[in-house]
Amino acid sequence: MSRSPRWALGAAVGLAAGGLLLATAGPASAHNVLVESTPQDGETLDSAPDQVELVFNEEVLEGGNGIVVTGPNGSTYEDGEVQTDTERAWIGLSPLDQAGDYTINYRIISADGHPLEDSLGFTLADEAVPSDEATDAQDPNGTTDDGSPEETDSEDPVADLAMPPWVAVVIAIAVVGIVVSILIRFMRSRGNSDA
Ligand SMILES: [Cu+2]
Repeated sequence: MSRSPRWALGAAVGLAAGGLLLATAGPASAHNVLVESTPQDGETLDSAPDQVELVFNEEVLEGGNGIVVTGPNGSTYEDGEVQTDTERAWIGLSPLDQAGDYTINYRIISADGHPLEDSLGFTLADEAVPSDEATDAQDPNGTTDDGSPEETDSEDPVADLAMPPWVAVVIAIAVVGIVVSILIRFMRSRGNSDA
């Protein structure tokens, strides 16, 4: 009989915890919402834009805002700082010299003070870049069609898992020490018994 109340208590605690999570998640989701962008997400452009503009449903607060535009070859093209005007945030671009897929990663400070991060993409048509640059762009496009920045490739994930070299040295010294002490005891006991 005692199991049933305990089970019920556990379920009640679980539900309460879940409800608390939902309750706290509710207000946190009321960040700014992107309502418009230039270029638009998924748009293919026949001419290179000289800026990226994001429009939100609420004011973008000053400070901590970032917009990064990454080209098909992994280069970034921001020119200057993020500018804001109430619900608008924009950044200038240096000339886009590669045809292909571009990614806009942004992080802005919502009106409620929380950061909002997301990404958009657009494609620059071949005719939007100078013809000699367009032919140069064929090689990088062929090898890297993934337009996203490869920041997630940690440089040494194995090194984090493997033990540091000094640990191996300490273990080796300890093993050698144990073996030597066993050998010494063994030889002493043989010496004693032989004598
Ligand atoms: Cu928020």
